[in-house]
Amino acid sequence: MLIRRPPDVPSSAVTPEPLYLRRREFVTAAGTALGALAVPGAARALVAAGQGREDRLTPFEDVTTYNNYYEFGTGKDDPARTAAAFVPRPWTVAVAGECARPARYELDDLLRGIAAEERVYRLRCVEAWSMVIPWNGVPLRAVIDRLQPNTHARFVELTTLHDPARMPGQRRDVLPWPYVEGLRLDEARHPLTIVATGLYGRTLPNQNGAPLRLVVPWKYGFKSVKAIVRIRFTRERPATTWNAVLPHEYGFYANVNPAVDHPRWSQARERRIGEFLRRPTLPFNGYGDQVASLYAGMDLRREY
Ligand SMILES: Nc1nc2c(c(=O)[nH]1)N[C@H]1C(S)=C(S)[C@@H](COP(=O)(O)O)O[C@H]1N2
Ligand SMILES: [Mo]
Repeated sequence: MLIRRPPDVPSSAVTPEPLYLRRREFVTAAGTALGALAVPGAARALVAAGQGREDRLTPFEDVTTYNNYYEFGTGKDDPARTAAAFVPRPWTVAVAGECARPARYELDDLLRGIAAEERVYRLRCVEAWSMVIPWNGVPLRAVIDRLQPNTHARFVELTTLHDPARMPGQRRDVLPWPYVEGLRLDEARHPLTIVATGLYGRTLPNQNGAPLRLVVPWKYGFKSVKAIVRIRFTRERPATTWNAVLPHEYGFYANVNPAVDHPRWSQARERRIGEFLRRPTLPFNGYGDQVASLYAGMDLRREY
């Protein structure tokens, strides 16, 4: 896992990928990156701690044209086309449940004053493909602290916009809408958990969940709910979409686990987008040193 300082340009600035990568090379070479290792002669290669093989950034083109976002179609290349006309502004986030500050917040107000960061994370889809994405965003913990969950709050539920006029995929019953996800509050407050507002130094593309999406790098990608309009603190575990639809295939926890196969395919290996050979999948997607303690005492085969 790599955590870097906020980029030196606002995330709204458009940076072509080659320029972006040269800036990264400079930052890394200058030694200002936190935890990033400079790779002589291969500045584009990023080496993730704890993993023997190089983790190269997945090209912007792939990150933004190979998507899962059923609100905009079920094909991988549907969202890039179908979401092009989506306008993710103005955007309001309703905060509800067990907290001291329930209200409707303009997105800018919700995030105001929270320092933006860049996080390079592996994204491992439950379908056994993966990418490496440089996100821009803020720790979810900072948002949660602002909303002040009370002592009853044990979970947080995050809900996608439900607006079939703007999200054509919602005119079909492929999933019960809206898409809902949730985390235990300690997972939500873990320093690795972010809400992203950008990637590659640019404003978050619509197909990646503009204007606000969750990123939980040690869990399967379906936990990372897009286009969030509601944050609700609950006492009980929220009913989450994929878990509700197919509970034997998609657990609430959905921690990446090569030892627990999906009923219809193995989770032992994954195809990194852009690579030919499949690579081994790592427990907790390679972030176990930082997150395994969250699950001490749990049987992760049973609570998958
Ligand atoms: N609202 C919503 N969020 C969603 C999905 C979706 O269909 N709808 N797909 C999930 C899945 S399965 C994955 S793998 C990631 C994909 O994120 P990306 O397209 O930005 O790579 O988004 C997740 N978030
Ligand atoms: Mo996924």
